[in-house]
Amino acid sequence: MPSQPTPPSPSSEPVRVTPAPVALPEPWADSRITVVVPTYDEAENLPVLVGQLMALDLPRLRVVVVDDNSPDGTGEVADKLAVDFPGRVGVIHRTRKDGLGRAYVAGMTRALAEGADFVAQMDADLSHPVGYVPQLLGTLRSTNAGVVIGSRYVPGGSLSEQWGLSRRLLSGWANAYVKTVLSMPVRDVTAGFKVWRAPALEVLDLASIESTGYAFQVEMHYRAYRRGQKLVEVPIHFEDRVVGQSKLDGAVALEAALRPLRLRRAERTHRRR
Ligand SMILES: Nc1nc2c(ncn2[C@@H]2O[C@H](COP(=O)(O)OP(=O)(O)OP(=O)(O)O)[C@@H](O)[C@H]2O)c(=O)[nH]1
Ligand SMILES: [Mg+2]
Repeated sequence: MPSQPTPPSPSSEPVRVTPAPVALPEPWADSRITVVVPTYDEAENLPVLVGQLMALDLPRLRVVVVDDNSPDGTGEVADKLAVDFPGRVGVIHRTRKDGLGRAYVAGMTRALAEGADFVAQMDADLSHPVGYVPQLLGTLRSTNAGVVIGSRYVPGGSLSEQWGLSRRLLSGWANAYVKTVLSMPVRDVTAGFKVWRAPALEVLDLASIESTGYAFQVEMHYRAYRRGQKLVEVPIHFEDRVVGQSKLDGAVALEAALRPLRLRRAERTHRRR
């Protein structure tokens, strides 16, 4: 097993958060927001992410890590972070790799049960810059949106320069495909960096979500849209993962391709009834 990185202690040097976070007015900064982070082999990235989240000027922000028994020891790293940041970091340990979608359902269900008013979702690999969190939350609080999406594909949004042409084409194609099949007014339909209002999340009936992998993001957007919720997009710069490997495999890609067709069929059947 590779050696495990030690999470930074809460008293170590000041943590740099990028982009520089906007300051929210007092009642909003005091929001009960829980960030759900699914992890599989993110032992090096997780302490950096959690350290940055804890450094935000959001004193009631909590983190729920959902780890699938990562071989690199991410679960133990998460437990250590829970000790370092008492009452602010929780960990759900699952016994095996069971997909990002199911991990999110478990984490979001816990966040709602623990009384969060806002639930954020972020990848652990530092692709989603922490500095945008206050801005996404502030946008949610100042609009009647059910969810605010950190978007790569609205004006002002951008992709890491590290992303090669094939990656850009795949992402652009996947977005165009999903939009054509599901006719959703969302520019970044596969986005994974979001903040939900708790009541908006509750009515989506998380327990019945079927997607296990990346199609989860699309299914969540589609459900919210079909239930008449407002989806607002805020531009972000999407970073490439710093260390570790992507978990995108054939099964996940196949589900991502087929799920939109199933969602559309289910919706049409439902309407005919
Ligand atoms: N708990 C859990 N987390 C997962 C699983 N699959 C992926 N993740 C996590 O979900 C997040 C997104 O996965 P990534 O591998 O970064 O997917 P990606 O962003 O499409 O791929 P890269 O750009 O290459 O990083 C990361 O935090 C992963 O650790 C899973 O089966 N279980
Ligand atoms: Mg990633």
